[in-house]
Formats: sequence, structure tokens, C-alpha cells
Amino acid sequence: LAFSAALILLAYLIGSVPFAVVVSKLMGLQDPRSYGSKNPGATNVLRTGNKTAAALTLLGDAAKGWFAIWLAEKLAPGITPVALALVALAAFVGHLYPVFLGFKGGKGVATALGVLVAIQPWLAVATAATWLIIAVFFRYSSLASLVAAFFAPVYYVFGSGLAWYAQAPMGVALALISVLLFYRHRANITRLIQGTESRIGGGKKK
Ligand code: NKO
Repeated sequence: LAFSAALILLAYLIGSVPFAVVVSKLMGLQDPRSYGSKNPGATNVLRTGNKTAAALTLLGDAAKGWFAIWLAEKLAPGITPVALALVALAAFVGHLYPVFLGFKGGKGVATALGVLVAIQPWLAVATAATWLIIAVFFRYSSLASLVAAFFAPVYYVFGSGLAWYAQAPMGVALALISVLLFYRHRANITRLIQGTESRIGGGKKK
């Protein structure tokens, strides 16, 4: 039990590493918390126009979600489904409330994607495809994230099939991740309703 608690804490610390801030600093860009949506995330880093920095942010924030779960399974091969679900949740919460940024973090989209990659690659593919379709059609990153977050737990339940009972703890964790992701996008939701949300690649078609 103490070992599981240590793995959950470790996952939180891994999730706390803010790649938007780290990548921006390393590449000599402004701190993403000072412009645009003020969010330390890939979408906001893209508002500098630096696609490489945005891609590295997405990659880093996703990789840490994947890595936290991979590491827990590596260090504790017999980890219980409940403990592993808590590891996933902890990595995500680390990104939202990072100890390294005074608990003011991001919205969790990329980190949730990394978690999905670790749980079920097909689930990550289906969810990322959902994000991409909405992003291409509507050009809102936030809307794409919200729709993808709504469908991820649905895909998980359908994909689990007859083994649903063994997969229930992770299903609950994914549902919580989805709810937290919506909560962190509440300012975006207001802007989407008011028609003032900025579009990917400029905002010409407001
Ligand atoms: O600055 O407030 P902003 O406009 O930046 O940003 C809103 C945006 C914040 O998220 C990001 C990360 C962008 C990642 C893009 C690729 C995501 C692929 C789909 C993953 C969806 C996972 C949801 C799973 C929930 C269980 O939204």
C-alpha cells in the first residue's frame, strides 16, 4: 500500500512538469502564461507562431502522461487496477495543479492523450481522430478537446466489452479526467458560446 502511494505521488510529480513553460524557456520564447489564453499548453504556445515549440509541448505533455503509467507498471508489475487508475489520475492532476508552478497548470488535453496511449493505443487513436475531425471542421482547439474528452470514456466502455469489470477503475478515472478537463475549459466554453473563442491559425473566420 505504501509502495502504491509512492507510485501515485511519483505520477503526480511527473505530471507536474510543465512542458509549455520548459520548452518556451529553452527556445527563448515568452512564457505562455503571459499571452493569449495564458494557458501553459500546446495550443497557446502555437499562438507565438512557433510550430516546433507547440509540437514539442504537445509531445512532452503527452509523453509524461504515458511515462507515469509505464513507469508504475514497470516498477510494480502486480499493481492493482485501482492503484493504476489512481496513477493515471495523479499524472493528469499534476498537469492541472503542478507543484512546480504554484499549482496553476494547464487544461490536461495532451496529458490525457498520453494516459490513453498507455492504457489502450486504439483508444488514443480514436480519441485523437475525434479531436482532429472537430479541429479541422471548426478550427477551435478547445471545442475539439471538449468533444474528444466527451467521447473518450464512451469509447473506453464500448472497447472494454466483456472485460468491463476488470477495467472499471480505469473507466472511472477516465470519466473523472473528462469532467476535470471540462471544468478547466470553462472560460473556453463561455467564449465558444459568446463567439469570441480564437481559432487555430489566426481567427479570420470569426
Ligand atoms: O489556449 O485555452 P487554449 O485555447 O493546448 O487551449 C485549449 C486547449 C488546451 O489544450 C492544449 C493541448 C492540445 C493538444 C492537441 C492534441 C490533442 C489530441 C486529442 C486528445 C484528447 C484527449 C481527451 C481525453 C479525455 C479522457 O484545449
